[in-house]
Amino acid sequence: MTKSIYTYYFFDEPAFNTHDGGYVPLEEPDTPQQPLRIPPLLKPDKETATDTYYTVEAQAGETQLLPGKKTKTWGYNGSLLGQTIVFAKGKTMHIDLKNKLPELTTFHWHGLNVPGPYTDGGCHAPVYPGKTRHIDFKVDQPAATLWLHAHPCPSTAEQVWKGLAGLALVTDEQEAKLPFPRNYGVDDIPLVLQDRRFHEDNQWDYEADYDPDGVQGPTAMINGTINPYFDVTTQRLRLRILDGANRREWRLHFSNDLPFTQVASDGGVMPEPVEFTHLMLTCAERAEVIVDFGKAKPGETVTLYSDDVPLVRFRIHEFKPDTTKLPDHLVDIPDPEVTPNTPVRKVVMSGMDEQVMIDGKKFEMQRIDAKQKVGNVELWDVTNTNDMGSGMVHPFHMHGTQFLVLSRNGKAPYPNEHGFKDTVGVNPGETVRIKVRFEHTGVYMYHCHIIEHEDGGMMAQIEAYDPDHPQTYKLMDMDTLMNAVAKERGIAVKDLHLAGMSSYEKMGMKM
Ligand SMILES: [Cu+2]
Repeated sequence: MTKSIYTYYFFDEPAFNTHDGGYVPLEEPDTPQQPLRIPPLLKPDKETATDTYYTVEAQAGETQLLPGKKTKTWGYNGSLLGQTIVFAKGKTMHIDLKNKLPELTTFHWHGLNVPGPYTDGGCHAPVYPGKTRHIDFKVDQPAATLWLHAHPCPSTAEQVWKGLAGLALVTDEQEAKLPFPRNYGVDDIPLVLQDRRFHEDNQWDYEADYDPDGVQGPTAMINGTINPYFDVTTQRLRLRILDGANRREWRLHFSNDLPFTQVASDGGVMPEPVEFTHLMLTCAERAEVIVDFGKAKPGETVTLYSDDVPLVRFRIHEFKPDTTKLPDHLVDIPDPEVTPNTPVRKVVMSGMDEQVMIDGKKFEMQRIDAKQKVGNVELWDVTNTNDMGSGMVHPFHMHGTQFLVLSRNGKAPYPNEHGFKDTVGVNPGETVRIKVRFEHTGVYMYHCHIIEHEDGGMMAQIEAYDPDHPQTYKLMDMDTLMNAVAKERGIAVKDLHLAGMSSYEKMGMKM
């Protein structure tokens, strides 16, 4: 059987963000090329055969991004983005979450199957300035590329924009046996794709750039590097790509349409590798791809583009020939039966700009919108009714679980959607059917991952419950949040304005 090489982006072209009225095209930077920053691996405070102890510190700092003035940025254990945290499957993690920022934040583990809402780190788990929250959890999911980001509604977008996003890699024995490159920083390379606009003195200005449909900037930033290059010293590279942008979709391809192979998606290794020349990622999606530079010669450069703009230049050096072939089948993905007598849950994402909603409602921190029994396997039909202009793709994300994508408008999902995912791009007019199972109890958010949309209310929450062990949760409320932030900023509550609030106000609604 000949294997297909897909040569197109799977999503609906009329809904690409390039057609959005507020689209900000990427521009090639005119600054010198710089070596791609590789986020260091976070060193455990202590490690035993069964337990790992980490400290993750949110902090403010300055980063040399462009020639001239440094940019004021935020990061985890560094001035910008994060150090890469390794979670070995089967081990118990003990993490101190420290907030050294001037304002409250939360530490959300995107893609991690842990109890909600406090360990999960959404809006109900604030860490106030100068304080520490401690979490413990057992790592119980397959190897995957996950990420950590701030999630204090309705300031998630602004805090991520300032730099609060880092990678977390789950490792396990099954992935370790597969013939993938895994020498971190050498042939196993994270690529966190983001975009920013630089204002006077090389500073970012979230408010000035604000757009309720998602903030964008014309300059691509990869792992916190502007105009990066990477020195290739092995024939094969594994790229762990994260769309870490607030709004931007990335349409990725290499120079000369070099094919590449996706081996993992959000939740881990896919059952079969998928080969293509073009790959589109929507916000928060991850793809692990293997690129084979076997046909390139030392001295050549192979460029990774999004649309027509160069993102990373791979400078080819001498390398040892590598004849490794990927197996046709990588891993088995369990596909549990749907629990009998559970109705199909309907979720509707509607609107754009300030009108964004889920099921005709905007998010309320104290309202639980749905319940699902832990262990139940249920079908969810997630619909995007957005039809303004050509509409837009809403990336639907769930906390606390990895789901399976079953169909798109009744047809097969895209070829690279056969593994576990926590984020799926839904085209306008489309219903994506997913299979959802929670393994841990908790209150979990589900939302559009255009981050301004979630801040603007395109978000809801579900309680995963165990009828034998009912629980109550202390959920964050708007008054507590507003009072805390106003106090941190030294202003009166009535003068406080957080970006997502405008979407509620323009709709005549209270947050
Ligand atoms: Cu959206």
